[in-house]
Amino acid sequence: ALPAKMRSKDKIAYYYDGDVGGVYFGPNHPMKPHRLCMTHHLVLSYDLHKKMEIYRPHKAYPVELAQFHSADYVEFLHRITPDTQHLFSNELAKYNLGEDCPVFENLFEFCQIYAGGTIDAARRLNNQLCDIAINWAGGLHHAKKCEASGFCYINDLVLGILELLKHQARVLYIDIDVHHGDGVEEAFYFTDRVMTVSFHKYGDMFFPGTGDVKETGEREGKYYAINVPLKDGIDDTSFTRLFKSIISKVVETYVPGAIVLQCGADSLAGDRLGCFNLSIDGHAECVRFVKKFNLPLLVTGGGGYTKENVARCWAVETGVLLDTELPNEIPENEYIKYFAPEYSLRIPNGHIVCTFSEILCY
Ligand code: TV7
Ligand code: CA
Ligand code: ZN
Repeated sequence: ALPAKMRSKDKIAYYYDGDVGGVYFGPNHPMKPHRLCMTHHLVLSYDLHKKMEIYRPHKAYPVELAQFHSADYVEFLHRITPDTQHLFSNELAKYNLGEDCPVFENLFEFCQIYAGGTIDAARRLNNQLCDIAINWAGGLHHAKKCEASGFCYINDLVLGILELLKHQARVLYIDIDVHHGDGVEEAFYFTDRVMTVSFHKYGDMFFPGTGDVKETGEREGKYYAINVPLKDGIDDTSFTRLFKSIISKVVETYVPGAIVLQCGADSLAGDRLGCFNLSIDGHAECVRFVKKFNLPLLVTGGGGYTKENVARCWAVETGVLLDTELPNEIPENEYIKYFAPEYSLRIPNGHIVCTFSEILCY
C-alpha cells in the first residue's frame, strides 16, 4: 500500500454495529442509542459507505477494558443485570449506577461494542491501515476508573488514547461536546504525553461542574490540560473563531503524533440538554479544521439528545471527513420519516435563536 502522503485521498475506516441501536436506557432517559442507527441510515442513503471501509467492531474483552478501569468495576458491569440489581444496592452506589447511568438489558455488551470500536479505530491508525477512523458510538468521556458517570460506563476515549500512545509520543484530545470532558482530562492529568482540550458550558451547576479555565494539569501534566468554559448561547462565529485560534496554537506548539476528536452533538442549537447555539455547519467546521492538519485522526460521537439533529450532524461530518459535500435534500431511505416535514439536512428553522453570547474568562 502507498503511504498516506502519496495517496491523493484519505483512507477512512468507519466502525458500526447495528446491535447498539437497539439498546434502551429506560423511559424518559435522554440518551437514545437509536440515534446511531439513524446516523448510519443517513450515511448509507448518501452512499457514503462506497467511499470508506466499513467494519463491525470487536466486542472488547474485560481485560482490554481493565487497561484503564479497575478489574472489580469491569467485573461488576459484566455481572449486573436489571433482574439482579436489587441484590446489589451497595455496589450500585459504589459504582455510581442509578438514574443517570441505569442498569439495562445488554449493558455490558453495549460497552464492549462502543469501546471495541474506539480501540479498533486506534489500532487501525497505529498500523497505518487508514488515515481517519470514525466511531460514532464512542465518545463517552465522563466514565472514571472505578465508576460510571453522566451516561458513560466505560471510557472508550481513554482506552483509544492508551492504544495510540503505544505508537505515538504525544496525543492531542479535543472535545466539543457541550459537557466538560472530565473523565479523559482526569485520566491524563499528570502526564505531558496527552494534551486534553475541552470546550464546554460552565457555570450554573451545569454537569459535571468541573472544567474551570484554572484547571490546567499537575506535575508532569502541568499546562497539558486546557479548559474553555463558555456561557449559554454561543454561536458559530464566536465558537469557531475560538476553536481555530486555540487549536492551531496547540497543534503548532505541542506537535502531536495523532488527534482524537470527540464530536458530541449536544453543542448544537435545539439540543434537549445543551444550551449552545451552533448550527451543523459551525460544528462541522471544527471537524474540517482538525482534518486539515493531516495527522492520524480518531473521530468519535458523544452526547446529542435531539436525535434527528445528531444524525444530521454526524452524517454531514462523515461527509466532511470524506471531502464530500452532502446535498441538503435527504435521499429516500427507510428512516426518512424522522426528518419530516422538510427532509433537509440543515437544522429546521426555529432552533437557532439570536442571542448575545459572551465568553467566560476571556
Ligand atoms: C456524554 N443531565 C453526557 C451528559 C451527562 C449529563 C444530566 C440528565 C437527565 C437524566 C435522566 C433523565 C435527565 C432531562 C440531564 C446531577 C443530576 C441531575 C437524574 C435525573 N432526564 C455527555 C448528566 C446530567 C435520567 N446529570 O457529556 C433518567 O435530564 O446533572 C446531572 C446529575 C443527578 C441525577 N439526576 C439528574 O453528553 C455522553 N442528567 C430522565 C430519566
Ligand atoms: Ca466538551
Ligand atoms: Zn454532553
